[in-house]
Amino acid sequence: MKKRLIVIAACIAALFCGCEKAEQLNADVIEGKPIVVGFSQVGSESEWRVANTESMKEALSEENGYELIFDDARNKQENQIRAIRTFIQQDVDYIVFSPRVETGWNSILQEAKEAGIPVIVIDRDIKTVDEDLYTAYIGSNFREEGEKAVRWLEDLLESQGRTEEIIRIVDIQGTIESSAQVGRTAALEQALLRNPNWEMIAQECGDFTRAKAYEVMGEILNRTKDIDVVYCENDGEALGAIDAMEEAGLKCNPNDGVIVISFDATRLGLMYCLGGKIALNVECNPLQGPYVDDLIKRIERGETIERKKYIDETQFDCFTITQDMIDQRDY
Ligand code: GZL
Repeated sequence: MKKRLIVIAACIAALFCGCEKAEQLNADVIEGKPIVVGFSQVGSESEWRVANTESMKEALSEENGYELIFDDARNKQENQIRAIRTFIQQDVDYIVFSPRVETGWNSILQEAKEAGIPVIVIDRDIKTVDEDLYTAYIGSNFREEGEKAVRWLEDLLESQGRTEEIIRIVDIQGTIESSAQVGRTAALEQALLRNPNWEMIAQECGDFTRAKAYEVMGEILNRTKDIDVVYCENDGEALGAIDAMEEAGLKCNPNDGVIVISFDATRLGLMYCLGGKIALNVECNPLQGPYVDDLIKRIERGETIERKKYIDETQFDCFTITQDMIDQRDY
């Protein structure tokens, strides 16, 4: 932004002095040079992530006035830091990234700030020493997502007359210290404090992947099959946990089997919900591209912007979901 304003200012100044640079600068500005955006994506660990990447690439397209430089960090923070440093060296106009975890960004964001490059954080949030190290955050309120899930679970168990019996709960956590995992886990742990009959019998990291969740759920099942609820912190984990439970002979459904809770509400996850294998699926909206496009265009026009934008999200349960609802989904 700063650099683009400088270009426009220099162009006006140069026009007055009639130097050759004016024609070039003027040409750049008039022809509308693309807005160059460096985007560091966490990886491709889940259907959700694939939808998020597609949304960003579609919104930050050449037709929309962008030149997008995309980097897939393969689920490693050090790769994201390296990519952001490269974007700075390339002197991009904006840096956008989905942070794998909440912390460890102060130094690289200070480098971006000193280079005068605005940084937009999407999807997962970050913790920094100074909020000025990034321009805006667009994503989800993960604690609220978790609260939706545990409130629904409390209502279900009350409707089943199960407010006194011990409820044995497994938590398959997302990538540890990612804001999505922190918020979703915190809501469950808070609910355990207000429901003395709820018991956390296992809490393992599934790293938001089907494969890892299958592995850790299998290890838990080797210890016990006496499980009432499996709280999976994304759809990939829910599918992996369900695979492991069905192989161990357990039924997954809220009426007479294990109650499976999930997050993301991808089309695949909602198909499991329609079939009753996932009892509740809390939406986590990956379609953040249009929000980022709108934000950048506002900044380019010098308009005021919101520092934090939580995207509206809903939830689906196996008792009310329909195929038509799934057919209407965008991801
Ligand atoms: C949440 C996002 C999480 C999804 C997972 O915004 O960061 O990461 O819930 C994804 O599916 O892997």
